[in-house]
Amino acid sequence: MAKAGLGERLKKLFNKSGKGEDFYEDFEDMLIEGDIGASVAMELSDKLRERFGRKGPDNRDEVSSELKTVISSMIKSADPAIDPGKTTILMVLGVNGVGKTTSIAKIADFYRREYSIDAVLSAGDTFRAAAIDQLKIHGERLGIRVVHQQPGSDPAAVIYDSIESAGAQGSKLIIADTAGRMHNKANLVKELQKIDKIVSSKAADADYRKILVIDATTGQNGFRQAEMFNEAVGIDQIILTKYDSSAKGGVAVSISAKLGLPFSFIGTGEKYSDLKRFSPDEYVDNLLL
Ligand SMILES: Nc1nc2c(ncn2[C@@H]2O[C@H](COP(=O)(O)OP(=O)(O)OP(=O)(O)O)[C@@H](O)[C@H]2O)c(=O)[nH]1
Ligand SMILES: [Mg+2]
Repeated sequence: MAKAGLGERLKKLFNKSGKGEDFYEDFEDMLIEGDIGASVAMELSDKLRERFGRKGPDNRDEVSSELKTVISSMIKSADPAIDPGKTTILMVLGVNGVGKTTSIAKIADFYRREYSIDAVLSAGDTFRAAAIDQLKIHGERLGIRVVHQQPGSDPAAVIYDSIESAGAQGSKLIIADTAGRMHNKANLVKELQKIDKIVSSKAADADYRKILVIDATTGQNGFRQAEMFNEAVGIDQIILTKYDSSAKGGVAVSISAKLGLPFSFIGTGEKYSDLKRFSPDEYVDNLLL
């Protein structure tokens, strides 16, 4: 698991920082460096001010335990449980390279292990030719069906077909890949809204979830991505990937605190089994290591 490093920084802060106001200022800077984001950093330092007053805290342990309480109340988790009696459609979104396709394979493997359900994968990233092949390779490795069309075809049509085809075969779980990049952002948003509209009407009785993938190593960029996708189509859950490569990971705090979005899984490596249910307690402990 990633060493998030806030605890280490806090230790250094106590060694070097002054007392009182100087401490709070350095503390805010430290949080911003840890990808917590300026506005949540200020909220957290205000909480410490309320608790420890103008003279500041005496030691790292009391700050850690206060932070643990406050951050735990900000961070939200989402249960990845699905109802096996109902059709579930997971549409996986995110900018290019964050780990969407890999996460789809991991999630498919997860639902097979935990629910004995074989997903149907839908190759909705038709923008990049290699994306379809990549999903097909995962499908072959996992022994799971992949519904796909030609590169350049309409992603909404591909996902629509996947839902039909899964229904015809009695498959209850559809996991759809989407493109993370278009010619420009406006195009991407329009495309996603079109897919969303079609899936929503096609799957009125299904449990339809929009899952955003955020790369933990991208820092506050991840926050802006969450904001953008949430405004475009409304996000239900987030998967935080590459947590194994991140020295920070604080972006989840600002995403939950500011946008109210919950996390369902974290990706901790490149193997199918490197996917864990998101645990707020574990996350906060790790953040404060
Ligand atoms: N270390 C680590 N690497 C990951 C994780 N998740 C994905 N990756 C790697 O990140 C790279 C990009 O992953 P993809 O799944 O192709 O990302 P994508 O979002 O589908 O990318 P595009 O299709 O180009 O938009 C690959 O090399 C993955 O193996 C993770 O949790 N940890
Ligand atoms: Mg991909």
